[in-house]
Parts: sequence; C-alpha cells; structure tokens
Amino acid sequence: MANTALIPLQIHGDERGSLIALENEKNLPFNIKRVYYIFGTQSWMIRGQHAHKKLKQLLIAVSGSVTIKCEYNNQKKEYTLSRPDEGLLIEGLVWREMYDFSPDCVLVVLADKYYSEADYIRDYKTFLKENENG
Ligand code: T46
Repeated sequence: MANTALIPLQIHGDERGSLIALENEKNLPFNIKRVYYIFGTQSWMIRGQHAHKKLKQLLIAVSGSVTIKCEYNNQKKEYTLSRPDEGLLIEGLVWREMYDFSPDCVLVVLADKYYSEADYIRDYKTFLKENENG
C-alpha cells in the first residue's frame, strides 16, 4: 500500500548537545538494509522523478532543507524537511520529486531493501498506469 507520513524522532539531549538513535524493530517502521545520503545538490536541481514498486524508505534532512513532492493514490503531498529530528516515511508506489535543496542539505535515506534498478519506475506514464491498476 502506498503511503507517506512524517515521523518524529526522539532526541536524547543534554548540555553537550543532541543525539538521535535509530534502531531496527524499536523506533523504525522497517528493518534497514541500506543507507545512502544525498548532498551537494544545486538548489535548481530536481532529483527523484521516479517511483519504487516495493520499497520503504525514511528520509531525514540531517542538515539543511529540501522539499519533496509525493504523488500516490491520486493525491499530491508536499513536505519540507528541515530538521534532523523528523523523518519522512515513503512506502510503496509513490512518485517522488526532491527540489529546493539548500546548499548545506544532507539528506540521509534509510531503506528496507538493497539497491535494485529493477524496483524503479522512471517513466511517469508507466507510474500512472500502475497506480490505476492499484
Ligand atoms: C529515492 C530518492 C529519495 C546506487 O548505486 N545505489 C543506491 O543505493 C542508490 C540510491 C543509487 N545508486 C546510483 C544510481 C545512480 O547512478 O546512484 C546514482 C544516483 O541515483 P538516482 O538518480 O536514483 O538518485 P535520486 O536522488 O534521483 O533518487 C534517490 C534514490 O535513487 C531513490 O531510491 O527514493 O533518492
């Protein structure tokens, strides 16, 4: 089932600063198989522009900010990630586009599967067709 949701991440803070821990089967909605991060993206650049057939991901802007447009089930939602204590969960057949990257943006992505190009739908019309077929 396609879905997106903002998830608050608990901060362990003290006078020295802040720390966030993400642990399988504890405060994550899936088990992590892969971590990657996106940085050094120009503000005018659009990334993403694809959907995944079966993938759960949690996106966290650990530095800076980025806007993410998600389209699924005939609805469009726009999220701006700008804090390290908030993650955007994207699961299932969701067309995503990331843009308005701040120069200092570091977008960390946790995924429940290894990288596989076969899981990508990079053609928008194919996505719309798949979306219709439910
Ligand atoms: C997503 C959004 C949020 C790898 O070799 N391994 C990997 O795990 C990934 C994610 C990418 N790559 C290679 C494939 C391309 O040659 O890195 C290059 C850039 O990937 P892509 O153009 O898919 O990057 P984005 O920023 O458009 O999309 C990425 C993820 O691919 C995608 O799953 O949901 O971030």
